Amino acid sequence: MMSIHHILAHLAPATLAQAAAPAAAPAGNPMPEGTIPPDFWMPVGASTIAGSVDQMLAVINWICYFFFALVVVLMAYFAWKYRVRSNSHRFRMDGPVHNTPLELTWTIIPLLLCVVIFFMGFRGYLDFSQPPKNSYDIDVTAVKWAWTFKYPNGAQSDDLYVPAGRPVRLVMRSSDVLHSLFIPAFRVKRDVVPGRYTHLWFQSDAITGADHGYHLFCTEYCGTGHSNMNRRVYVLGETEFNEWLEQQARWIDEIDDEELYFKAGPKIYARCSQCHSIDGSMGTGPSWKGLWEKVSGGAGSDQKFADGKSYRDLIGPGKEYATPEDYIRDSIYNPGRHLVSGYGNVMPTFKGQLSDRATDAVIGMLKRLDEFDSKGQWTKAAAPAAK
Ligand code: HEC
Ligand SMILES: [Cu+2]
Repeated sequence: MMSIHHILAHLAPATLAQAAAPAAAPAGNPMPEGTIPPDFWMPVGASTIAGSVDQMLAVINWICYFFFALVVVLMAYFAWKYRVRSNSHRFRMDGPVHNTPLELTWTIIPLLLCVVIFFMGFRGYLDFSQPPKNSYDIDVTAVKWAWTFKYPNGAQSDDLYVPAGRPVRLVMRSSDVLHSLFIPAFRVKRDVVPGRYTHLWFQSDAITGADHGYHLFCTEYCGTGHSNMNRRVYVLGETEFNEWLEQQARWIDEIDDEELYFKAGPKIYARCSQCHSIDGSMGTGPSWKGLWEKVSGGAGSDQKFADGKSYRDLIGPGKEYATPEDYIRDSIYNPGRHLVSGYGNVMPTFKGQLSDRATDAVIGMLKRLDEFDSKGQWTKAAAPAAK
């Protein structure tokens, strides 16, 4: 009595919640409201475009079923009808070779079908390519092998959290190789290409809460850790989402002052690492190696900026920056003010993105850069703290 649809309908919510609730209630987890239940081909549908994507697939599928059946039935029938009868070894060589009405029919009908499919698909494609103006932007960075999602208030997360009921635009980039972001339940997928930004947008009205989430995959094989890029998408109601955002942005306030530079520093460095190295290697921006010596009057403090002034000219009591910390903070908030010579004015401002405390964490890290490895990981993590 159990149809495949039944089985799938039971499977889908279970996978939906697989991480959160291993011993789910016998009735299964409730499907979030506003979803399209999964069927034989498709998983649960939970975005505003899911319906039209499924419909398109159904149209193409049914055209295929129809012609498959037509061709196979006719073939079988003709094979039977024109089989060689008795033992007469006479083969017909004088059959028809040309039939204009027939040929026109089998050209024009498929052509019309293709045109219809094209226009249906093209319309969907245009909708998918044009995010609505009021969309909520989330920054996505793909690296081997993790996703980082960054929100306008500076919050960051490894899983994706989105507000329900409004369009969300993902602004995606890769720090290394080709990745691809895929959210099956939303029917959206797009490559994340090194050296360029790609966008993707969706709107989901199907609130999951922060316990169950939809799947999010990297769907472009990117090396051994590819499957570590499996994540969740949580769709939260407006108030719940705003609370979550606030709390995420506050994480840094919960760290003790002495621990700030190594607990928060590496997380913030992850936003700088594509341009600034720690080990002295060249990048889009100057390496941080030796930076603290330069700004605090040590080695390299006579190095000149593009405007001809040196670190020593700018930093010190009574000068433009009273302290090295002031200089660093201003470099982060107003990157173009004094360009390090040899580099372009390409650093984005982090004003409004990094709080004072986050900047303090960076400064603390710069002061003790030798405690970090070239990836920005704190190397003393395993050893008990000295002193
Ligand atoms: C898109 C590349 C890019 C990113 C991302 C970036 N920077 Fe920069 N940064 C630069 C470039 C280029 C310069 C040199 C030109 C200038 O002075 O603006 C620079 C300069 C600096 C300087 C001054 C360095 C010196 O030698 O005097 C500091 C400090 C700095 N960045 C901190 C940061 C921090 C902190 C982050 C992350 C929160 C960050 N940057 C992210 C490109 C970047
Ligand atoms: Cu990947």
